[in-house]
Amino acid sequence: MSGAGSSSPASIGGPFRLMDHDGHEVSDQTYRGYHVLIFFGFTNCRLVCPRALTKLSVALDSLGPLADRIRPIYITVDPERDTAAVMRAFLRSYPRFTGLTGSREQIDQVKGAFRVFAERRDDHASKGDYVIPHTAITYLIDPQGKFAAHFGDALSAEEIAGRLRSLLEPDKAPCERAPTR
Ligand SMILES: [Cu+2]
Repeated sequence: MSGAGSSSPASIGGPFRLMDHDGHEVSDQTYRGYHVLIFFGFTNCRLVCPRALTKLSVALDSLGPLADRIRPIYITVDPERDTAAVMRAFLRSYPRFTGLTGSREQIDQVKGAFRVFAERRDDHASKGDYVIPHTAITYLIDPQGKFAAHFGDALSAEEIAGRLRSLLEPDKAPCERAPTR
């Protein structure tokens, strides 16, 4: 499984400590043994997050039992507003996802680990409010906690599902014969 010749992705991800939307402390260790699908955002996001979470949910639904090996996670970049309770309520619309929040320091740390851009700006449509333009990349971490893949915002649910399928079941990739072993 060594990624011979692969460039930098090994440096994406890493240890974190956060709180899940039920108020339990979690860390990267919590999800060892599962593939972890991670998307960063904030619950007041009008377009990017709803679109991405819907698309990822559709992709996961299409995987059938294979999806049981994946833990989908939504990490807020707006911990001041996105408390555990707010995350839990928001994710009722995307029940496959567990929301993670934490202190500002914890969130900045995990953003740094995944090189996520997210910076608060005043909301021109609503006085006194703010928005947080943010990276719209989905990350996949493997069961050992290592970076496995990322999916850009432009991919369709079908494309994401296809990539997840080939990553989780490489021996069943349609164009390849499984090597004997
Ligand atoms: Cu968003």
